[in-house]
This record gives sequence, C-alpha cells and structure tokens, in this order.
Amino acid sequence: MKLSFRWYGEDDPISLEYIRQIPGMKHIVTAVYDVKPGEVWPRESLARLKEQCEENGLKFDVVESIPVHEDIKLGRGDLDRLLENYCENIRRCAEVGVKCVTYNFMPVFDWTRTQLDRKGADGSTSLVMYWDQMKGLDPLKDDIHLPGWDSSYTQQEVRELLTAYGELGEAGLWRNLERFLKKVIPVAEECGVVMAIHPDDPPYPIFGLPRIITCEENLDRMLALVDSPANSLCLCTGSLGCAASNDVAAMVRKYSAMGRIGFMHMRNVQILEDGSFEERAHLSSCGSLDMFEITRALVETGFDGYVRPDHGRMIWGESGKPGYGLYDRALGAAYLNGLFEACEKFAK
Ligand SMILES: [Mn+2]
Repeated sequence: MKLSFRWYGEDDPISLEYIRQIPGMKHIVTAVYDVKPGEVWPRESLARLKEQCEENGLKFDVVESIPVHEDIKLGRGDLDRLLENYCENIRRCAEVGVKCVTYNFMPVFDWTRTQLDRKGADGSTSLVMYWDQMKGLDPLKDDIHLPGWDSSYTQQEVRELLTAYGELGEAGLWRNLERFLKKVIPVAEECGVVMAIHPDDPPYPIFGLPRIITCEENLDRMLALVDSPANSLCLCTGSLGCAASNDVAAMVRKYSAMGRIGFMHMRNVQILEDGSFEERAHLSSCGSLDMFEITRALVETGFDGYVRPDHGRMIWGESGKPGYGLYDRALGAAYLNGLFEACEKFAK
C-alpha cells in the first residue's frame, strides 16, 4: 500500500515539512482549490503543487477532488462544456504524474454533520451527526444552518437545488452518473489515471436528496456501468460504516480482489442506538469498525493502491479545519503502519 496524507495546499496550517516527518509517509493527496467547479485548472497551479511536494521528498500522485459540477449531476445546462472541462482536468493532472483522482456524486453537499466539535469523554473533539439535532428541520421551509451548509449557497439556492434533485430522483441521478462515466473513464484510461468515486457520507438519504453510492448492491451497479479498472472506488470506511447494514471488511475484500479499489480512506466511526454516529479515533476498539479485519482484507487480496488516514479528532489543544488536524491523523497513520506491517508479515 502507498501511505498518503491530505494536504490543503499553501493555506493549510499543516505544512509539508511536518507531513514528511510522519513515518512511512510518501504520497500527497491534494487539489487546486481556488478554481470554481466546472472550470479548468491552470497547468501552473498543478506544476507548483508537484514542485512543492518534491521539494519535501513527497510525491503528488493523488487528487482529492476534482469536484463534479451540480449541472453534471442534474443533467442540465452546458453539459458538453462541463464534461469536456472535467476530462481536460484529468489530462492535466496526469501530465504532472497524478495516478488517482477522487470525486463524489453526492447532491449539493459533500457530507452532513450536525456538530464539528463534539467533546468526547477524553476531552477530544470530533464530528458527529445526531438525529435529534436534525429532526423537524425542513430545508424547503426553514433556514438550515448545519456545518458546511452556509458557505457556498444561499438558502434560496439550496431550496432550488433540493427541488431539482427531488424531481430528478435516484433513477435520474444514475442516468447522469452513467453519462459522466462514459465520457470520463475512456479519458482516464488513455492517460493512466484511476477514477475513484467516494461513497455518500452518510450513505442514506438526508432531506430527501437522492443518494446512490451507498451499499454493496449500488457499488456493484456503479462498477458495472463502465467495466474498467479505471472506474474504481475510493472506499471510505467511515462513510460506508455509518450504515450498520454495510459489512465494510467484506466489501473491502470483495472490491480489492476485483482490483477495483483505487484509494482507501481509513477511519473509524461509532454508530449509536438511534442510527446517529460519531467520528472516533482510528483504533478498532474506539468505534464500530474492525480496522484489523479491513487491513487484513487488503493485504490478503494484494492491494497496492493508496491509503490515507481519514478524519481525525482534535487533540492536544490543536485547532483548525475540523477532521483535518495533524496530531490525530498522524496517530492514525502510525496505527495503520502497524496494522499493515503485522498483516503483511503474518501473510508471508
Ligand atoms: Mn472519506
């Protein structure tokens, strides 16, 4: 496996100088963050990212994400131009050595949480989604102020999008995903890039928005839309793991054996009695997921793709982007190193 770390570019308070000091850390996951979805990324920006990583002995070979414009997901507007721009971005990433591009096909929001700094028993804070904080909220009537909802859209724009997605439904979203993949995957194949779709987070409908990248049946369907190793998964254990019906270790084993996992996001979550969930430390005993079984599944199926410790808690007085502090993600990386070393040596 190739151990990687997400870096938000020059504005990230966690520097590449720090990241390179995490044992075993070789690969950087980043993106061009100052270009609007649907537009083409400047070659200079990509070249600069590559250069900055190399100056620190790191390799920039994973992009997270090239965002998919809402009009592509909704199947409206200037689709030819938007799809061509997306393909051009894949080509430009490949030019600087990128091997894997992550994206998601979630309507409107990349994730839903009700609180980003919920204090746990040990004094650390993490992201949570509590149903009792969601209940009664109707985004078509109320002004919703959930974390991450306020920044990019006005309430009126959110309502318009929710209505459009409500009319589209799951069947329409599947059609638009198919159109996207049929256009994009051949380009990825041509330039040696693996496209890795991130599951919906959480993997069930919220506020009636359709969700399709949610469970084994739907992942099978997604991979069959274009049967190519370039059409693969970013298997996020914490996202799929929010639904108790997903057997994450079994899914990892199956899709890794098929050679259809390009990228692993590894983190733990605790599902609560009412279906709410809390992000937890990476250790198996801290949450609902068996991280050992997940790692063993990867090792035994010969997985050689990218892995990154996903969201961490905030610990030791650190502040910053929720989920993306240094300390707990570095602890996660160290834990993953241990799991992989043990599984690999045991397999020999
Ligand atoms: Mn993830």
